[in-house]
Amino acid sequence: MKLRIQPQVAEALSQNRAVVALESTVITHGLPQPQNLELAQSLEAVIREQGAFPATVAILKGEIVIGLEPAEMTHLATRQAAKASLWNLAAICAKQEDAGTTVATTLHAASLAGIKVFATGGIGGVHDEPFDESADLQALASHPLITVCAGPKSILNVKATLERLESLGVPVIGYKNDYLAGFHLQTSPYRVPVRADSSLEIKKIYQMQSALGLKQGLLISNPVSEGIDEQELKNWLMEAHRQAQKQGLIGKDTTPFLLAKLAELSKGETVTVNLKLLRENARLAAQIALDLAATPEV
Ligand code: PSU
Ligand code: MN
Repeated sequence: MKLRIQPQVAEALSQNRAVVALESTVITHGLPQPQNLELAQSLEAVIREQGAFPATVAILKGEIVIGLEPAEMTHLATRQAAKASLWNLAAICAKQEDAGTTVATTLHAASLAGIKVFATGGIGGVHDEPFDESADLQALASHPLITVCAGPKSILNVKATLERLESLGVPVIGYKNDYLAGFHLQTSPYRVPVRADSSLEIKKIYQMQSALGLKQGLLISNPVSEGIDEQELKNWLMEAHRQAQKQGLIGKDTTPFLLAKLAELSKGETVTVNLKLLRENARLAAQIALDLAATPEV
């Protein structure tokens, strides 16, 4: 199989030590340069500071790579790359292309490698107009990992996304909060079905999920410590959506376009919050991975 695991990561996994997977669409499509590379490096540093091993996932020349070398990370962050979701992964690998991995693809790759914890920014979900539903949702339902996020991206229909997660049987767990995280906003108006106040509590739910034979992963909603003003975000979002519709954008190009537009309209404010929540999610994911590694599985 076209899978390459970085030696440090492979060793950590074989010793049942804490490993956190990181996605790379946020590097190739989610953030402007040069913040994308700085962010990618700093997320790995945050995870190492906690005592866990980072494993950034990407596709390089058609190979699924789990744990990038520094030069590979620079390569990915500074060149054109595709966006690999599950529906185009095989073609990208067959054509030996480079690509950032979405939440869906990172979940698939991480589970092939035996990684249990994954940190991202915001997950993909349901877009209203034109209708679009991210493969992230189905992937969350079919890979038994713990994904730490700051809720669905604010460009989405958050209520519909939460409903889909419910239909798919994905446990959405509010970390220290009763409301679903709102990505750029600290919280959305929607209550989460379950709340957990510590990483140990999350570990217990994870072990129970597995003991019950449930195949869905856990989605941890971690509200950003300081979000954006709601009214301002609404205005920027309306404008960004208007421009996307005018350009007739559809499919996988919608998310990168809207994120870039928001960054432009907010003069970088949305990027600042995006970086903050990514770092906070990486830190929490590392804590969870350390707790999971602390005792043998039940
Ligand atoms: N989180 C961010 N920025 C991003 C993404 C997540 O803070 O750019 C990426 C993730 O990789 C997610 C993808 O899986 O956007 C969703 O894209 P789509 O809606 O096309 O499935
Ligand atoms: Mn789509």
